Amino acid sequence: MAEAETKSVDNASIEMIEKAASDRVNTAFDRAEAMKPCPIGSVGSCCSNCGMGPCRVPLPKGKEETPEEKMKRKGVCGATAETIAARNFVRMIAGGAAAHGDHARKVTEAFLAVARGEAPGYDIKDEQKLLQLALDWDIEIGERSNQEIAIDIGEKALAEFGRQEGELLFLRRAPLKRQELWRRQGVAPRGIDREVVEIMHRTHMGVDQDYKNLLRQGVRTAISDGWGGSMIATELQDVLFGTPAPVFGQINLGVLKEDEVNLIIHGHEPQLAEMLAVVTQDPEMIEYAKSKGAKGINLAGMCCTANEILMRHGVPIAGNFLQQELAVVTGALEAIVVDVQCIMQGLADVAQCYHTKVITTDPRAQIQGATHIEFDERNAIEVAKNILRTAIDNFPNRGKNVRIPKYKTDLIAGFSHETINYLLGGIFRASYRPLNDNIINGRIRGVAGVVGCNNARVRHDDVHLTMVKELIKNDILVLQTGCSAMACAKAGLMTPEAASKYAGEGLASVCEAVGIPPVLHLGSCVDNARILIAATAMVKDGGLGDDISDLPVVGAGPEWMSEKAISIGQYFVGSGVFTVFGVNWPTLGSEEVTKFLFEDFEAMYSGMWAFEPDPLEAAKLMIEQIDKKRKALGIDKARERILYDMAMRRELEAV
Ligand code: SF4
Ligand code: MSK
Repeated sequence: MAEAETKSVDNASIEMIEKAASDRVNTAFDRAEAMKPCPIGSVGSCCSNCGMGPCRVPLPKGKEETPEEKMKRKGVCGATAETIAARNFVRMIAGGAAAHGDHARKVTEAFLAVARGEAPGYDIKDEQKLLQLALDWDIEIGERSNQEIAIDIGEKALAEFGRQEGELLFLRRAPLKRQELWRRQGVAPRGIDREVVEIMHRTHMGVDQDYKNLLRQGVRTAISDGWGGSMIATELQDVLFGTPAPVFGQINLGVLKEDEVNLIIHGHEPQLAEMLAVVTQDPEMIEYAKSKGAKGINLAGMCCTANEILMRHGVPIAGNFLQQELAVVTGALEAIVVDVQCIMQGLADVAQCYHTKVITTDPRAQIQGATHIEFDERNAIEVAKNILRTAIDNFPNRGKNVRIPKYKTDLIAGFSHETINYLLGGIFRASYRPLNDNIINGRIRGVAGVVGCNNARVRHDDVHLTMVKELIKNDILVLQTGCSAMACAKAGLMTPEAASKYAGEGLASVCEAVGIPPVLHLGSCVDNARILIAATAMVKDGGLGDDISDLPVVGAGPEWMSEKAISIGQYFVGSGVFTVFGVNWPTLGSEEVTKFLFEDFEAMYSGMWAFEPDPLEAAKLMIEQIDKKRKALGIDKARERILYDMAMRRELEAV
């Protein structure tokens, strides 16, 4: 195997890893080789929360620890390995929840600016969802204008961040049994910011030193992300920019064009991306590009900003997290425009070796060596044009060292909860009934949410693909977001044709009847909230128990790397979903904390964590869990009766 093939399974990436090597350019793939992970920090056994440390409390290698040795394995303040591992873990949750929450706050501010008429160029695109939100939040509709209603929604949403008491409004959306469980366990979150701040306080030196109590606050904070920050971001983005519906798209570095100005938008928040999607179509800007010798303007996305504009506009995706530097290595990129989150600082160095401009746009996320053009939704069209002009002006500087990999793949995206509802039930009787029925009759064995990042410690995309292929082969419908979705899209799993090629007979027959791929793209990282809503809709439709934890539904983050992924995994678990992560596990330094998360959580939340880096083994755990839930529901026998005669196929097609 060529060296680059050990680093990625994606052909476009392999080609660019090789080009980077011949261009003598250092990327994350090289840095991961040069810098091995710290064996103490990676398992949560290093504390640097005060100036007496850092304190390291690693498990002794290769021998049983005596009680005396364990007594001595403590930080200077006496903190145990359990306290240290739990503190580190919940701080990761705080980081992830803060990122999603701050994204949501920015979207809410933009939403309010639009409602108040202060952000020209934007509008309310989904009136139905606006009104639904008003109903959910007891906001008067009557004869009021959309703008008036939107102002009330925006203000109520903004208050969720600073709420000091009571419960987040969206908790009411969860199944009643889950809400009661959260209250019983003391994990119903109050305010989004409050829970994060409380973690930072409780993990400060000398505060909370009981790992169980720390982990409880971790669950509460993660729930404030999934059922708070992320859900607010997703809902308000849908109202502002439109709720996604099935859309054709293309993905991989092959979407870049030889003869056009190539501009990539990378990060997470869709406000600027939405405006770039508009101004790149502006005839005046296209003429300007032509005046510089280009045939046109080619906008593509990367990471979750890409998912946002793919889902709503079909804008092509250049790649996922580990491809950001490789896009620059093509030599064909005039500008990479970034907002927040998952943006490697290494981009600025790689860009030095080519003509690409790295343009930061958010005051919260600047990079030394990059060009900063600050985005403001109150002046969005002008700023977007300014950014685009900067990219166009850079086109004549493109050198001769250009190679765009030929690889790109078709996909269908846009599977919001609403879309799944309509596709399965039809416009007049939108419901999850057909999904539930097909789960009950065993054609679909269960549902898996496979999400999260790429991680330079494992072969790029490989872990996602191996797991997802194994799941659909076993009749498990896969819902995806983030970079995991992109990995599978690149491999062709997100077309309806993938059903007959990769899925088991039962799942394939349902996908073919409905016309959907066996792997559904639900959007960006904040859109994991859509998975919570879909799971709740399945509960409400009946026949599969009365809580999310009763459903044959599982979660996974096979190539996770970000703190956001840990927060997502934790709110999956806290919502009652068995969730398995790969790569490494950040509490392995404490057997007690790990056991608590992997076993004791089950009794508390009817959901638990697992760690398994081998994707086939992880898929096996997920399938076992699904079968366990099927058995508890009494639907485990149904699968044995599946014999696909013509009558059954006709019945299926009538769904
Ligand atoms: Fe060490 Fe305790 Fe300070 Fe952490 S808080 S660095 S364990 S002394
Ligand atoms: S972008 S958080 S690498 S999924 Fe959402 Fe991808 Fe993970 Fe960032």
